[in-house]
Amino acid sequence: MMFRVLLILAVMALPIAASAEQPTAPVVPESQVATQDEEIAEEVAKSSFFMGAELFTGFRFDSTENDSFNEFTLDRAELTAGFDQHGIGGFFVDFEVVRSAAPNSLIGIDGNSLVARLKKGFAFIDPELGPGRLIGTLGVVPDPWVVTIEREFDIRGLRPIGSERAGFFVSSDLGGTLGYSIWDEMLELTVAFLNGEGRNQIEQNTGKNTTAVLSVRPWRPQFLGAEAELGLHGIFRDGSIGPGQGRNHRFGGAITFHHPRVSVGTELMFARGTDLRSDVDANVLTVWASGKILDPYLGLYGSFDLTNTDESLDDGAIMTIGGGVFTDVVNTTRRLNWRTLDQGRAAPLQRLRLYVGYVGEQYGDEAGAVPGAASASDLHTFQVQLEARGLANIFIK
Ligand SMILES: [Ca+2]
Repeated sequence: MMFRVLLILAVMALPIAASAEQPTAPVVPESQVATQDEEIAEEVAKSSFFMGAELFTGFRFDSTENDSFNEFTLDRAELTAGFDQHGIGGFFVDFEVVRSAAPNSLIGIDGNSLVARLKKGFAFIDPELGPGRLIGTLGVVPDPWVVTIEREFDIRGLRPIGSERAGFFVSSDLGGTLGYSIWDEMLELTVAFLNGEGRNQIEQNTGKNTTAVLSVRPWRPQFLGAEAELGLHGIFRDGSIGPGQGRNHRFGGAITFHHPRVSVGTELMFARGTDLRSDVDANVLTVWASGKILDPYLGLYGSFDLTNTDESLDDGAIMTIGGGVFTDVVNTTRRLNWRTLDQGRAAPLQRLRLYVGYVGEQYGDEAGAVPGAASASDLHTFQVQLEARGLANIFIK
């Protein structure tokens, strides 16, 4: 087991080593971005409307010991719009597409149609205050942990971050956040007060989820024509869910290192009570890496998740290993202010990326069966996935 884990980590380190050996590879997109950044830096002194869209879609082939299945999938289709008065505030509205039927049901709107619903909709303020910046949001707001780790997670088009994938977080909820960051986000603290029921349910109890997220970004080395950033992140959440106000706490941390050419990180999250059962303690460890060997034509990625679905069981773990290649048809990374697209300062504002890869999942004896395949414990998935993202600003004098 230990050897397998080491082997996985070694394989995941390959893209970093490979990209470091190729310092002369073309970095045209980044240099263009630098010029655009300067132009945009002047422009953001004004107000702007912005509009963006994201699409994650693909084809997957699943195979277990007993059976196989294949389907075309749509993991995300989102439309974002908002207004930003630089240094004062604005608002942000984000619609997503979801299946209208409940899980394991086929009866929704006109069959099981894909329908649009609000994912995020909030007003924000972001004035300079003292040595730093105050950031407040109110409405259907992004979860402060998901949004913090997601912006460092370069393969979001392929899969969610580990703790969201394990069901420990939903990406938005009703409530408000208050944050303060200093020294260009080198130190940042965000506190959130949320209903705790997620965006698909009204409040069920009097308790509010109180979350604190602390990020330290102490090191920003320059290499391969761009700036990288090391991030150390921690979270504590006092939470509750449902009419019975069952416990739903979280604590954990993550280490991230992000560069336009290389992205690696690890996240460890503990749940004391899950959304479904307040008496269950669970945890998940995730390690990921992605890197461009020939920018922008060829990149490699890998991920490893070890989910302990119930700490009281001897073999309640699910191990997931993924890896493959990607190519960027279009990719520009601009540093604009965090509101403009999903609060992602390092989020690519234009990207068209194609992934081809494999995911293997192994369910422990007490972790249940592969969903939808009773008595199967191993799931092999081959997938082709397209990630498309774009954002435009309309500046107002
Ligand atoms: Ca609540």
